[in-house]
Amino acid sequence: MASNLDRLIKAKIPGDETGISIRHSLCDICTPVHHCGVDAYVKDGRVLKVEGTPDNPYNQGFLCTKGLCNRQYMYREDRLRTPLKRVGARGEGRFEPLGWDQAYAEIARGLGAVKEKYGPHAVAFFSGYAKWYRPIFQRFAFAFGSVNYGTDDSVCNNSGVMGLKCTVGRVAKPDLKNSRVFLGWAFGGYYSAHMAVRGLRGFKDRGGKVIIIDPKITPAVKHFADLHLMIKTGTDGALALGMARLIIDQGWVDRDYIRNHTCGYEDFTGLVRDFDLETTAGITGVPQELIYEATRLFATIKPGCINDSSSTVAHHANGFQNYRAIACLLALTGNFDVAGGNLPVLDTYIYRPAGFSMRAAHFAGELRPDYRHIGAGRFPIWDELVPEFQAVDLARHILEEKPYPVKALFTLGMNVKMFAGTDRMIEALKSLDFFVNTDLFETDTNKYADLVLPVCSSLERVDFKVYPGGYAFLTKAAVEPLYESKRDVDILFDLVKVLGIKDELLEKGYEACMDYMLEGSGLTMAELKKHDKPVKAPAFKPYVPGDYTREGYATPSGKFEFSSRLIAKYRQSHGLDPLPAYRSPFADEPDEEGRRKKYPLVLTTGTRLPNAIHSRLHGVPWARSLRPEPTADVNRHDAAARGVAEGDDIEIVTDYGRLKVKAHLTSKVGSGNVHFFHGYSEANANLLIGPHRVDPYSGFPAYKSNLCDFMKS
Ligand SMILES: Nc1nc2c(c(=O)[nH]1)N[C@H]1C(S)=C(S)[C@@H](COP(=O)(O)OP(=O)(O)OC[C@H]3O[C@@H](n4cnc5c(=O)[nH]c(N)nc54)[C@H](O)[C@@H]3O)O[C@H]1N2
Ligand SMILES: Nc1nc2c(c(=O)[nH]1)N[C@H]1C(S)=C(S)[C@@H](COP(=O)(O)OP(=O)(O)OC[C@H]3O[C@@H](n4cnc5c(=O)[nH]c(N)nc54)[C@H](O)[C@@H]3O)O[C@H]1N2
Ligand SMILES: [Mo]
Repeated sequence: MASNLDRLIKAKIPGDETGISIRHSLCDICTPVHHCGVDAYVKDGRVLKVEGTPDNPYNQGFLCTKGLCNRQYMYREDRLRTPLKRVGARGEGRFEPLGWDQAYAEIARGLGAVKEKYGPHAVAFFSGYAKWYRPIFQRFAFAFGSVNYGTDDSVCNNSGVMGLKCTVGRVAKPDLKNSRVFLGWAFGGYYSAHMAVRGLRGFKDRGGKVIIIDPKITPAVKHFADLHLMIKTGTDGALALGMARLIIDQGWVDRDYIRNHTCGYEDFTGLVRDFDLETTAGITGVPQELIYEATRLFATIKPGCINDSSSTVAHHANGFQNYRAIACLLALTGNFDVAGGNLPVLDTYIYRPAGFSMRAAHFAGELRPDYRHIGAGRFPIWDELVPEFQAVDLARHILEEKPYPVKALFTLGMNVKMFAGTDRMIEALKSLDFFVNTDLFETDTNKYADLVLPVCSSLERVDFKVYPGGYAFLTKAAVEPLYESKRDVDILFDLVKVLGIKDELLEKGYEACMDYMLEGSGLTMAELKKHDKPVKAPAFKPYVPGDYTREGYATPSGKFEFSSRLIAKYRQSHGLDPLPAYRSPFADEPDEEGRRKKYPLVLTTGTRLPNAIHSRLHGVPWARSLRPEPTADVNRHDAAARGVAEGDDIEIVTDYGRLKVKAHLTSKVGSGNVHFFHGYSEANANLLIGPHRVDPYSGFPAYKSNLCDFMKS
């Protein structure tokens, strides 16, 4: 018979008797838009289980599939335990452990040699998906003397941010709680943003109307959609322009808004002339009646708001302009900066608006050297709007050494499989003089590094976080960093000393840096340390709809720009169009028609799955068990036409590469479309997509639309 105490321990009941305590931390497995509060149940320095923190102001106790994997994630068997030095050839994966001091000395030598021979910009600093350390890392790179700081934002979120900045000067998010109709443009929800699903559930309960525009039948479609427009991937711009024409033709336009707050409307009406219902239906595959009905709902029920897709709308060679065309619907219907429409937001801290100001961008950017970063000139809109290099150009830059050599990389959590044309990125890594990466785990990328440094997870560190409603949270480590791992920021602060970087704030360390950024918020690190849970910043001020419009928009004209003056600067030099003109997602392909005949299907990679996030959960048993093998979702008819049955091995073929995966037959994916998730070591989707297929405005790769075919393997 188990004793009562054994039973309590087995049930993980906290208390003095069991020695189990609850520590309040957060999950950073996914995007900082969430980073839900996590209660870690800890005994003897080990996390026994995790739950959502019930009174966390953001997730209120909810966790998604990924968040529930935190314990297995941090205890993954392939956690790095010590710093490692490469002893084999690049890519071979042979390493020897070494001490931190030796590792730091090697870094000082390696980076020092490149800096001395080629100058500071020949050392590039890059961050993968992890974001929590970003302002400190960026300042570190600039204080080192290099302009070359870049991140995964080169392929995520930024295209939409840039699209809105060109159009209306600021990011704008749907104000769902005050809205009556939601245009869920590429709204997946259940898989990519579980907290957004909660918001939408409340919205439906209040009688809100939902239109979803998605090439897939998703749980969000099933549970919420009054109308589902099953669009062909990458044709979003055409649909938006077709809807715009209808709004104009039917007299549903908000004339006051157009007159008082916009410019370029005349040119825009000219642009949409080509998109009558028949043409729009032909391009998008959405029946005319549905386009009409969706437009009528959205334009006549007020107020209405539109989903701000962080990547799917933008992951096409034509994605940036598609995004802008969608944003124009807000102006036409007068749904920008009104309660229940899309509201402009302040970027409080690391992509998370919280309703108070922080000096993070200033802190990160104030030391930026005046020099042309990687990708400069190739993507001028990016250069205008983003103080980072465009990492899509990184491999080319390293390999061609143009316009100047980049010979060393210092990266935090870099994943080569993130890059379309991963093989080319690997070639670039192999050619470097010196390459250091940090990660929690053994990864494919580490194999090419000279030194690999072990870092810890969010549960093993102190971390600063903001949540909407004015909340700030300084977490306490639930357990000490495992093995010899460290926080990324502590590695940077150590290196400031070892490399002799002269910067007062970085020399002082984490608290001084955070206090600098917190200035104006009414909070300090000393104050935050006293609290175990998120606290409200005294400077929090709820946004009053209309304030931004009254000030005038942060665009060159001070208005909502149907025709962007910033883009117009590059009309001649780069052939960019100031209007949100539509091009086929394959217009960049030489001989589009010929290619379409050879590859009759469209491959969409990286549509989110509940159990996966990029490369980081494929090695976690619980997550993996939900989809044990790399599997593509293919339409039943397309499969039947190729003699493919459920679970068969298939080969996906594009003009760039071929990949063996399993087939899952479904009717949820429309005929002609193939969906496959990314980030697998054994089946890397980015070996199917060439590095050349990029959007000329944002630089974003065409992850979501590539011509392909598949066959039984
Ligand atoms: N084909 C295709 N490719 C895509 C996409 C797609 O849809 N299709 N999506 C793109 C998008 S939107 C994004 S955002 C990127 C994501 O890009 P990636 O950077 O590839 O994302 P991850 O694989 O999650 O993370 C990279 C590494 O960071 C490590 N890591 C985790 N936490 C930390 C930490 O705190 N510190 C450090 N140093 N390392 C850490 C992880 O273990 C992992 O090895 O992928 C892009 N690539
Ligand atoms: N579980 C999980 N959650 C994640 C991530 C993850 O990897 N896994 N990644 C995080 C990151 S980095 C990002 S950027 C976000 C992405 O967040 P989202 O953009 O929401 O991601 P998805 O679920 O891929 O896309 C939403 C919907 O868009 C549809 N879609 C695909 N192509 C098109 C298209 O061309 N047009 C239209 N209209 N719809 C299209 C998909 O079928 C999907 O249902 O998710 C974040 N959350
Ligand atoms: Mo992303």
